[in-house]
Amino acid sequence: MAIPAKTKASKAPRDGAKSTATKVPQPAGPSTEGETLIAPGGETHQQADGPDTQLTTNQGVPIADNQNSLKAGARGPVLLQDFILREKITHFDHERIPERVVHARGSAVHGFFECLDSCADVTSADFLQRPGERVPVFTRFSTVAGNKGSADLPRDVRGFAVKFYTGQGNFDLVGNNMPVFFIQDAIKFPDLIHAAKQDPDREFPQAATAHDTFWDFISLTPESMHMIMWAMSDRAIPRSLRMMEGFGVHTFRLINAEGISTFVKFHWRPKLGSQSVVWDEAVKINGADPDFHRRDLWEAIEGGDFPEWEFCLQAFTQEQADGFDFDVLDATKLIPEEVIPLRVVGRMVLDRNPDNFFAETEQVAYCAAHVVPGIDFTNDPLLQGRLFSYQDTQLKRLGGPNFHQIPINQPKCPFHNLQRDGHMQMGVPKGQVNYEPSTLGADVARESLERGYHTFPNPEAGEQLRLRPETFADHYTQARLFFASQTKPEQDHIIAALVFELSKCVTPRVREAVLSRLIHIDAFLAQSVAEGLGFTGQIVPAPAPISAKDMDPSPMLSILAKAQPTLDGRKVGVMVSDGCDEALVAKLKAAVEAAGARLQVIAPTIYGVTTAGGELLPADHRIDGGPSVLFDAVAILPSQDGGEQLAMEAAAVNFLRDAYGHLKAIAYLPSAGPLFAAGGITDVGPDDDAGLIALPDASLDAFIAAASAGRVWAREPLVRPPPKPLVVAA
Ligand code: HDE
Repeated sequence: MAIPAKTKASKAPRDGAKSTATKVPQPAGPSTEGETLIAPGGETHQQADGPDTQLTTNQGVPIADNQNSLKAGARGPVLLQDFILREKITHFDHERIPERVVHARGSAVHGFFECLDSCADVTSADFLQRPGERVPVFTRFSTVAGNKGSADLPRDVRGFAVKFYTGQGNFDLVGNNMPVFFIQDAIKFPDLIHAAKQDPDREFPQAATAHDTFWDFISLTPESMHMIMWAMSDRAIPRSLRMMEGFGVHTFRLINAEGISTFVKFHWRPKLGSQSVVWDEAVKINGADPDFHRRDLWEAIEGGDFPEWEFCLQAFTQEQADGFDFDVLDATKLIPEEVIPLRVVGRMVLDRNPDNFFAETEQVAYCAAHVVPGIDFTNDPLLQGRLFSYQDTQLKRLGGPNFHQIPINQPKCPFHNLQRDGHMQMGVPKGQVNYEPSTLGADVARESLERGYHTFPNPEAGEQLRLRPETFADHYTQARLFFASQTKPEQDHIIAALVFELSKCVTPRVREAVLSRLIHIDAFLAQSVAEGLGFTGQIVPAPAPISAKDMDPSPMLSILAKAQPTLDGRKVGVMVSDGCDEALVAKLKAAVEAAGARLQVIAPTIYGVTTAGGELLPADHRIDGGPSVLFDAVAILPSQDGGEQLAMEAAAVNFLRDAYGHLKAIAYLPSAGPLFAAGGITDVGPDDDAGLIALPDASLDAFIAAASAGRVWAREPLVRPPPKPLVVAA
């Protein structure tokens, strides 16, 4: 089909300039394979090969020229009548919707949930009845405070939101990667978020809680102390979205077919284990690859390495709840796994990246109120506020009440009701009857007492009060439990994080007010933070109606205490030079891949290096584009001359220094010696550091074992010693 597209200049240009219209060749027809088009300025270029699909307007009108707007003369003004230009630009002008007020930065993936254990004893929810049965899911991970374009690795809580498309409608489990929250009542949420996000006058800092307003609010909100322990721990800087736990946070209810209610907390446990980066690494990753987490997730799924989580219930009765010395309606409390163990009832596998980020990830509308029969809410005042907030936010973001019709939000089971009209109605509802009950429409949707959603008939009575229950008043016991349950390196990191954050506060009163809260959690913690700040005054405890009680430590709250050695799903980087040993690199690749990880090559140029055998070894990164912060373990295998050359290159020296400073396993040949010397890593060797693997004497197996063991924590006091006051001569 050829569309004539001649646009002749019928008149001379009004500004008197010489018309060039007749000299500029016009495209002869639709854009087809291999066709020559006219680029701006009259140059020609070849259209890329592609299917013979006609470009049209949104009304389906074929477009002849997508390169030039309609003008009165080649150098004349653009005409308002150019409906093609106007439609295109109008659409462009409206291409953004308001970003989420929290959790704006995120990545989402399709997958499935599979029931592994029938939960008929505790819930009638259809998707939890038959082992082996699967339902689709769409899962979005996010940071909380940063804007949509912010980096992936600020210190922050991560959102973990799962939309289950079940046969009884959509169930949205809109959780986080930490099991508790900062506040107890939804009425404080806008204050918390205002304090955490950028200051309203200067609009910075971006994606950072390390500023006065956040810590001012926290110092005045003692209920946040437990969550602060989590947020200052390494949980807030995960290695990968694939290596995070997830939690529903609130206590929910499960209701079985007999109408019996059981309380439940929902948990996700990653198959790859939990892992975090260290803070200095996080800071550098944000510069080296601000998309570190979303790239990692995308690439793993594209490579067929599908992340998987166990879905677990922590179910308990009213009697058990009554026996706890905290209130299960208080979202700042958790139930230790040692007290109520987890029951694994399903698994989630994420196996397909979205086709279009905007249509799916940006428009997905999670809602804490989306539950299915068999799952119900409790009176947790934080949850109750969320039941209102999410629907409201979607009306603003997605523009009206029909957002459930956007493909990513549509249930995958049939849905019918009598709601009609509204902004962007996508369907064409038929018939005269849009009300119920009716006698006129034979096939009008009807309610079903048997299959419909029943709210648990919890007897409610009480005076109308703006009051926090006394059972919510213990703010420090579980904060102490969390700190006491961490390993030494993890405790050190909490202290370092607090020192870092409070050092960014410019108002001394704010720092001291936080110390006055920390002292209630743990005296060593508070003293260590004070020392790190250089605060030599007296820490004055803030008034606290209830003091912290000691609980048995819960090792399940620590990442390191329960870590299993593995390299599965991780990344190893090998730095090479011209003249390197290709056989050794090939063996390393095989060993790394056998352990379930990926090997990437870092070289002085992106086209790679010529090996000793004269082969081309292509690179994945140039040295300055592939710093060691992007890898879990590294190998440095240059040729003899290459090692000397690399030692002159700051990026190569930093590669090694950072790998060492970030406590990674490092395999190296003697040719890497000049790099160690240039990096000042001279007084240590394999005898005193289990992470230093000297090839060829040591084996590649030893390197894989060291890399699988994770970080070399014994190295940390050497590279990050706690500050010690120096004795100054009088
Ligand atoms: Fe949210 N939260 N939240 N939140 N939340 C939103 O909804 C809100 C809370 C969580 O990937 C918003 O669609 C209130 C706890 C996640 O799209 C908004 C309160 C937990 C996501 C909102 C809370 C969460 C959100 C912003 C206190 C963990 C991202 C955009 C009562 C259990 C979902 C949107 C996604 C998003 C409100 C507290 C998790 C404004 C009022 C607690 C994972 O509606």
